[in-house]
Amino acid sequence: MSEIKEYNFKEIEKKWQQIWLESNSHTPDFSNPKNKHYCLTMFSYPSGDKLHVGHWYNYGPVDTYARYLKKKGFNVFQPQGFDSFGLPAENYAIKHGIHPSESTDKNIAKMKEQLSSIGAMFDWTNEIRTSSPDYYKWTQWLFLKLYKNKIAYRKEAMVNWDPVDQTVLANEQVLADGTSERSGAVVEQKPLKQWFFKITDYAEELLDFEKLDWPRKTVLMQKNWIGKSEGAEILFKVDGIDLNINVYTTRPDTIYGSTYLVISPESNLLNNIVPNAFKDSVDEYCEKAKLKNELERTDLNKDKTGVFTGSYAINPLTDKKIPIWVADYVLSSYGTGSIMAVPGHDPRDYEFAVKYQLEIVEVVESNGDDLPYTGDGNLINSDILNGLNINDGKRRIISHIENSSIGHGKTNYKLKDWLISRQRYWGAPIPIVYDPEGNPHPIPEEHLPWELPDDVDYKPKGTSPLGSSKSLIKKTEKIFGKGWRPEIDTMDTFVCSSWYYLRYPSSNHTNGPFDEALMDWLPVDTYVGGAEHATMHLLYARFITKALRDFGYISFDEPFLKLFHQGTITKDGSKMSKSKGNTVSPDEFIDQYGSDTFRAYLMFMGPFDEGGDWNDKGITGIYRFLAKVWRICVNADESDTLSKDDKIIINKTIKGVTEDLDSMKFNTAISKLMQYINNFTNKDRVNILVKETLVQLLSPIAPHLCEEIWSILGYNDSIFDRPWLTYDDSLVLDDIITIVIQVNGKVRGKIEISKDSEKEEALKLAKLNKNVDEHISNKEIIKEIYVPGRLINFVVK
Ligand code: ANZ
Repeated sequence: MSEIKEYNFKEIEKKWQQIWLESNSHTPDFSNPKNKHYCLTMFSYPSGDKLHVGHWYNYGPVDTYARYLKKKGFNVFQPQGFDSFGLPAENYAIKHGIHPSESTDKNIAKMKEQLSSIGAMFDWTNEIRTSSPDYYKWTQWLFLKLYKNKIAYRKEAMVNWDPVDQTVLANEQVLADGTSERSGAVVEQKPLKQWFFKITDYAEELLDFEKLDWPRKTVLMQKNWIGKSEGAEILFKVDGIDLNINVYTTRPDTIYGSTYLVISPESNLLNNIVPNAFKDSVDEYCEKAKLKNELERTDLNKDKTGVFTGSYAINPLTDKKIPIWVADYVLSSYGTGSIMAVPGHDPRDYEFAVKYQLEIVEVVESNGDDLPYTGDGNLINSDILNGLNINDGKRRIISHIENSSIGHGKTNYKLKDWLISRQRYWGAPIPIVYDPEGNPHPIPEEHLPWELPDDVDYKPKGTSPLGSSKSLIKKTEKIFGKGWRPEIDTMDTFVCSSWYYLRYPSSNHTNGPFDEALMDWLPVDTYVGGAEHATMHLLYARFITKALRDFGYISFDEPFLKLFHQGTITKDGSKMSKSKGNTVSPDEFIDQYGSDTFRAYLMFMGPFDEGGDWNDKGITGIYRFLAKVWRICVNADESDTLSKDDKIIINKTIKGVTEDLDSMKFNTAISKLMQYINNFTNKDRVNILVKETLVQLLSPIAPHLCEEIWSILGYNDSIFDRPWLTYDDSLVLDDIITIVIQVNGKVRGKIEISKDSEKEEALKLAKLNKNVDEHISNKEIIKEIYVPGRLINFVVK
């Protein structure tokens, strides 16, 4: 035996990180996009909390996938960057009394150091920081293009105001209970002039996921968020006044059951239809409604309230006079802001009608079910619709109202325009200035980046901090003229991340947001990140991509072709979080066991999309596994012989690990390698093919270790420049055999099991066969006969 070498992971990991960095081996050959694979993980906030296990769980396994793809012959691009604008960085800066730019730089430096310990193939030459003027110059460029194409617009709107963070929130940032996702404060409603992006123009196209390989759940969440509904708009005449009320309904088939109308408290119709005697009560009601947010208003469990307006409308189908009410369960922001109430079949209307004693007419046959009946059925009490199924009724009534010019079929979407202005400091300034009359004008591109000024009191005061910058006003007046004022809101940080993937391949390009010559590197082939981004970031990026395509800048429709969400790592069953005090710092484990062990352990804990529960004991098992790999490959002497069985093991393992890595099943790939190694652990002499197969297959999972073994085995090149192994088909044929099952000698079924299955396993499977079960259940089994590889016979009485 030769001299025993120890597995000194510290030395090995340092050495290879250095070599990879110096040889620039992680920057792909950009001149050759033919076989490109753009593999992206969601970038992170440099919030000062340091890199935690969650980051590692995103970046480590994805790097394994990227390294695997590289060995498969892809020209892999795996960039990294920092989503460095936004509230986390700003709040951190406020808390620690340092300017956001300073604290951000410091946090980024620390995070980069930690990221480098992963030993990932990150191409740092294309790093992005969204708070750097070289980057946000192009975020502002994007804004100007959206403005020019009328996708960015300004309007006064009731907005979600977070009184703790002192800023406006997008709807997506308000939780179902009406609190802020970030600060936890109860969100208030406030009227403000704000900038919006017209994502609603793309609602229909955003429902098309045809080209995407995305998790079903995420597709469903986006579809629900967009919330397409098909129905009709119908005009109801107001009795005695020359005015129509336009309602939106998804159930025009129930119009004969519409016994009253409801309009929202914000509706302008109220100015015209409320007789004097009712004005006070209506005004008082509308004032109160202002205090509630949309979620409270639409909550099914909350008591419904409303008041009678004093006016009536005419149901155009029944010709009956029906009362018009105002109630806050009807929102001004959806449909037409007015509804035809059908208390027999709509739960909200039913509750309201019972409370205020309004007429209830049943128009769908419920076969004895309680009201309100919301199910399928045939229409009754509905004149021309009688006897029709509700779907046929819908079609029939839409053509009827269209023919008589009292309405038309109409599709609506729940999706609202994206509110992008924030009253905060640490964001990309909106490139707009106002003339002395207060009209907005886009800042010409030559003045970009429109830099974030430094002379700002950035602590939150309820108005935008940029308003306190003298230098910004001076600059604005100097360029545009006296009395001109800058926009003082900044952009939502989701604007920065809506297009960042486009910038990575050309992050150093100065003549545009992306280099024409590098367009073939887009879009992203594999994107991995948390499922919590299902509706905001992932929807915004799709929208911006489609908008830029329509403006002629790019020629593809979707940003991320394949999407994967990593699971979460828990500790003792609950999600790791700083507030629970159950976070695990990667650093101490890397120090104790090494980066390869830590990465492999994270991957071994469970399926990548499910995550797993952290425990310290598990990590020693993985460490022992890697130490065994070292021992066999480095310290076992070479053997000349390679048995047929060895060859089968080698080929089957190549096949299994290839299939697992193809679908990011890292945990099962590792188990297969553990099984593989068990065949050779006790041998003093091991064939070189056994060793080389092992390091080749393990290299994406434990890159430093395998690169070192590869060089010890005598190779001068990088193991990652060696192609992925292929297998011999004839050696991987499965040993699945078919066994016949008899009951009292009669064939009752068949099962397929592995050739080596034990008797117990075979019997268990046989009993699960449905037909067999029918013949043995409720009977006493007196004998179980197993002829290995051939048959099972149950003797029953
Ligand atoms: C009559 C009716 C009968 C309705 C029935 C439902 C059931 P989705 O599917 O969410 O689009 N609606 C319309 N505009 C509204 C608004 N601004 N605020 C609150 N509710 C509004 O729901 C559309 C249905 O929600 C519409 O169809 C309308 O009630 C109500 F058996 O009209 B329906």
